[in-house]
Amino acid sequence: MTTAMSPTPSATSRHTSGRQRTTAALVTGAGGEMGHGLIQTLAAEGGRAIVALDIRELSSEIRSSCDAAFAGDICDEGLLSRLLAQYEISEIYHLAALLSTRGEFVPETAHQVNVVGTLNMLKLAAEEARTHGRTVRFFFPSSIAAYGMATLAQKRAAGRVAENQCLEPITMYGCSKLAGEHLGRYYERHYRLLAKDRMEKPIDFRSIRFPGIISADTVPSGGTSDYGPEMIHAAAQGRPYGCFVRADSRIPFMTMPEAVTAIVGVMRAEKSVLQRQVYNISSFAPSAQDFASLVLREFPGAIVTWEVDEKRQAIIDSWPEDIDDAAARADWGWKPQHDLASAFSGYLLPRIRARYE
Ligand code: AKB
Repeated sequence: MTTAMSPTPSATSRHTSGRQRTTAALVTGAGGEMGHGLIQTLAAEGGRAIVALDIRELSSEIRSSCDAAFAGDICDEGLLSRLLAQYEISEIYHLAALLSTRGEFVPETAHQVNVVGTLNMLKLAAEEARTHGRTVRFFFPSSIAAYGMATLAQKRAAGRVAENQCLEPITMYGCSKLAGEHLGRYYERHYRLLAKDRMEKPIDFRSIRFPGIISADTVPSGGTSDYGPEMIHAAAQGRPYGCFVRADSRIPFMTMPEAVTAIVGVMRAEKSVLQRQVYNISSFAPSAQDFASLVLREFPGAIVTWEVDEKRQAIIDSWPEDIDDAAARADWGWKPQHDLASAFSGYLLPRIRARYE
């Protein structure tokens, strides 16, 4: 099913059929946590239409920031060609994915959505580039799940890891994020390597390996880093929370506004300053106990218990304690806005309290 709202053209081009097409940024997985924050920021930037694509109908709040919203599968070729008949896509934010916990129940589906879906989007971008003779900029959110350490002792010994270390993920989600990174590199640098009529660099591929992300406005689902945001949202609603990882579990996190700022930062950077295609970024790396201590301080009466799920624990134990984001800082000026305390006091608490009051 396709729902298209009336577009507000920012720039137009002529299709081979003679029809005018509007230049647009395409956001897939638009209804997810990250799409929510990103679309509002892109809409505020202006300059081109925003076309959203999600498997489900979007909430009216997100739809109102988009020029058009398409409901359907990123692997549905018919849907994609209808979309391209109306819009010239100049940049893609490919957010659609099945996360690490959900993916372990249906790994082949996770592969289909995360790898085949990404391949479809890259192909679409390359075809758009070829049709219009200009590179399409492509954003791919990768994850700390791309890393994998075999044991907790190895995780502790590795400490803060750089982009090229410990890349042996233990989840299908992690494998598919790593595959997406490689596909992006291939489409940018080597796509149709032996074809006589190949286009040089059809895609300008940019990717960030995100840590766990905490939003004050949405509660995540299907991920393994979800214990952080779940604990805070439960306490704010006066609900007890059974944390599914040990108190000493540690991975990096950041707030959703920082994640959105980073996406815009890397996407607006001059290509010449980008020494890599995939960057680590990190803001703070608390233990689950650090989260619990702040939650118990801020919400007296909150109840946090430790109900460890050994299998989800193993996923967290395979992810790094922290990641080295020196390259992002040096190349495109990434800088975290928060440590854990200021994330609580300056962002999470005021908004979450207001939300559940
Ligand atoms: C997950 O837990 O699967 C995600 C991630 C860390 O990418 N939040």
